[in-house]
Amino acid sequence: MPLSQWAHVYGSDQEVRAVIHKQYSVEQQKLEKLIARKNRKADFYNGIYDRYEDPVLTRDHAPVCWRYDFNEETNPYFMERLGINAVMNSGAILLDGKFYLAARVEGNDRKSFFAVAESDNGIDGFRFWDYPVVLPDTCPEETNVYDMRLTKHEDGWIYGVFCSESKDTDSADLSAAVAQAGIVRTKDLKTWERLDNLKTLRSPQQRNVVLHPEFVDGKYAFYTRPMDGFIETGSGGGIGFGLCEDITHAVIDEEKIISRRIYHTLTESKNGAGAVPIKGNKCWIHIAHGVRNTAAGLRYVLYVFGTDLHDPSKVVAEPSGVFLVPLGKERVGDVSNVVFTNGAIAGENGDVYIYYASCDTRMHVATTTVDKLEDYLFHTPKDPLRSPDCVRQRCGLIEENLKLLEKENR
Ligand code: M1P
Repeated sequence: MPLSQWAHVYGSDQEVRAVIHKQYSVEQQKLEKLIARKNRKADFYNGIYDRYEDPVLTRDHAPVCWRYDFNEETNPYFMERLGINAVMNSGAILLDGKFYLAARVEGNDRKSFFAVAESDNGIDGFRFWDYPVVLPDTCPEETNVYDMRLTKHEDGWIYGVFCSESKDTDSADLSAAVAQAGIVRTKDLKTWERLDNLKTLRSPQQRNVVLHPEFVDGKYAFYTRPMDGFIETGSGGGIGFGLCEDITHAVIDEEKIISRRIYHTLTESKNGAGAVPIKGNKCWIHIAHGVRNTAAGLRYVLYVFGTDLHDPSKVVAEPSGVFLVPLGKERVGDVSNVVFTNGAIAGENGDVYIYYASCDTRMHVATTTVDKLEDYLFHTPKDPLRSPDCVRQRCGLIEENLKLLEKENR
């Protein structure tokens, strides 16, 4: 199509090109400024982790070339053609000293895909690679993919385990869907091999499945989340654990529930494994999510539990209550009142970077250390499960504190 067809709008070919080049430069500069922005620690204290002022990854981090058609003939208004709605739930991995997030990017069309963003320090400077992850298209019925957990496994591969969603063709409900765990593997985050979806013989649906980084009894170990339906976990009692022999055709016969849903706690409605567990000095550190129902809808928060270093299916530490909740601006977004994690990085020096999304909209980081997480795990009291016992627990703390203050003031 000749550019001259736009003459009534712009006057001349040169003017069309000028508009496009100007707007491209504006958008590109905005992106560069965003990526260059330093992320400072927020004015928040709980002694457990630090939070940061800015998100680490947002829809505004999406490269300009993902969204606009740069051809002045087909896009004379320099209009966004394929917009990005949100950047959220990201797997995380440290490779050769660099921090990588395999983000869930949601297009304006509601379909999600994965894209790798890298940073030198894990706190700011995250930049998406030019192309998103192109997964082998092996499941014709698969409509959507999301929430990849990246596991650096001792077998030498990096595995990506994600939710593979298809329409439930047996249901008359238009929105009925089936969730399964898709599995891919890679060595470089660029070329991906698709393996069979995980089969759990006793659970019709699965989401929030995580591959453990080490063999357990010589087998691949998965944290699962048995579900009766796509949204409701129903009879699925919580976070499960199961073993499989062959990762290329992964089948789990038995799932043992290791982190149960409990009445009147943060896991009452459902829960799910989050980041790949971190190997601490005393236990495997799990950062998971718990969900309860409220008049304002489901509320998603993070909690932490520890499992035995030799038997990761055995819970050894269960501190009471929430670990991280949405605060301030984090509380509002596409799905408000949600924080969700599916990636954390532990450096060799014991520093830990917890990547979490707020409200299915943007990504944040919280930083801590393995030592602090283990102190939190083993020294935060357990949930007594009843108000009178919680009051007794708090009064015990107050009494000891006041005695200490009195002693100091003498
Ligand atoms: O909208 C909140 C989260 O809902 C789902 O989590 P769960 O399976 O525990 O309900 C997931 O779809 C997740 O992507 C989303 O962030």
